[in-house]
Amino acid sequence: MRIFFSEDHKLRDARTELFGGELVSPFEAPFRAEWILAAVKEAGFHDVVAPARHGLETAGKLHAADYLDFLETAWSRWVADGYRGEAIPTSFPARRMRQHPPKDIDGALGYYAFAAETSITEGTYAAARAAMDCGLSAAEHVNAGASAAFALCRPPGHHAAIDLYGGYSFINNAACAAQRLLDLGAAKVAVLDVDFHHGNGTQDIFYQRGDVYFASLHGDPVDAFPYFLGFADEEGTGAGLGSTKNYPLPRGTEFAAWSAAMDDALRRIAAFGAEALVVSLGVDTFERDPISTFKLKSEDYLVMGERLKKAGLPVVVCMEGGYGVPEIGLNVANVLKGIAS
Ligand code: SP5
Ligand code: ZN
Repeated sequence: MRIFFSEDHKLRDARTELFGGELVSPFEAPFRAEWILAAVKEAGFHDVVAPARHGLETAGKLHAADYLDFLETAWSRWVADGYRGEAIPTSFPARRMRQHPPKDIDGALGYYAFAAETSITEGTYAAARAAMDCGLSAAEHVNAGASAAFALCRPPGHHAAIDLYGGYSFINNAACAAQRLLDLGAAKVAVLDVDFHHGNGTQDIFYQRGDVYFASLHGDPVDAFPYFLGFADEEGTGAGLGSTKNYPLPRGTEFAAWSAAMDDALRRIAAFGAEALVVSLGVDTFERDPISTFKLKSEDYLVMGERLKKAGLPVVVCMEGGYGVPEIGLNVANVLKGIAS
C-alpha cells in the first residue's frame, strides 16, 4: 500500500493549545506523524512518497472562497496587528448576533472558528495545504487502480467545515479525497469516519449532497467534543436526505459494540452504492488516548482493517486524530495491515 507523506507537516508546530484554562503544549504535534511513519515502515509498508502539489480547485468546491483566503492570510494579519502570542479567537458571533466576517483579525478569527483550542501559527496554512495534497494524491492513486492508499495527513481535517476551522483541522483532507474520486469518475463515494470525535466538518460539507454518504462513529456529543453536532437524528437534507448517518456511542465503549456499529455503517454504505470508500482514520479510540474515552485495544485495529477490506471497495485512508501514546503508530499500522491482508 502506498503511503503519501509530506515533510511539510512539520510546519504545523504550535506552541499553544487552550486546554483546561491553560496554554499547554498541543496534543496535535509533529511527533505524531513521525511515530506513525516509523511504525508503518516497521510493519513493512515501505512505499512512502511525497504527494504532488495541487491547487485549490478541489478544496474550492467544498470550502467557501473567503474561508480559504482567511486561512492563507490569518497569520500575517495577526502579526501585522502586533500580537505576540499565537492566533486564538476570543469573540464569537453567538446566538442572535450578526454573522459577518469582520475586517479586524481578532473578529475574523472568531467568525471562522468553531473552537478556540486550535491556535493558528506561521506555518499552519502551508502544512494544511500539504496534508490536503496527501489526501488528493491518495485519491488519484486509488483512481488509477490501487486497491488502497494511505494519506498520512497532518494536520488532520475532519473537523474543518465549509467555512469553519477548529478541532486541530483547517482544510478537510478526507472531503477533498472524496471530491477528487467523484471528479475522476466515481458516481458515488462514502466517507466512513472512525475518529473518536464526530466528523462535523465532513458532515457539514456533504450534508445537502446525494453523491457522498457520510457515516461517523464517535463519542456521544452530549459529553464529547465537538459537542454541537453528531447526534443520531442528523440524517442529511434535500438531495442529501438519508446520506448522513451518526453513531454516537457512550463513554467506555469497547470494540464489540464499536464494531457492531461499524458493520451497520458498512452495510448502509454498500446499500447506498458507493464505488469507493474514504476512511477518516483517528486512533484516538484507543484505550489510553489522553483526550478520549473509548476502550479499543491495539489488536482491535487489525480487525477493523480486515472489516474495511471485506467491504470490497477501493479505499483511501486519511489520517485524523490519535494522541500522546506511542501505540498510535502500532494502531495505525494494524489498520493498514488488516486492509492489505
Ligand atoms: C482531529 C481530532 O481528533 N481533533 C480533536 C480535537 C479535540 N479538541 C478539544 C479537546 C477537548 C478535550 N477535552 C477532553 C476532556 C478530557 N477530560
Ligand atoms: Zn479525534
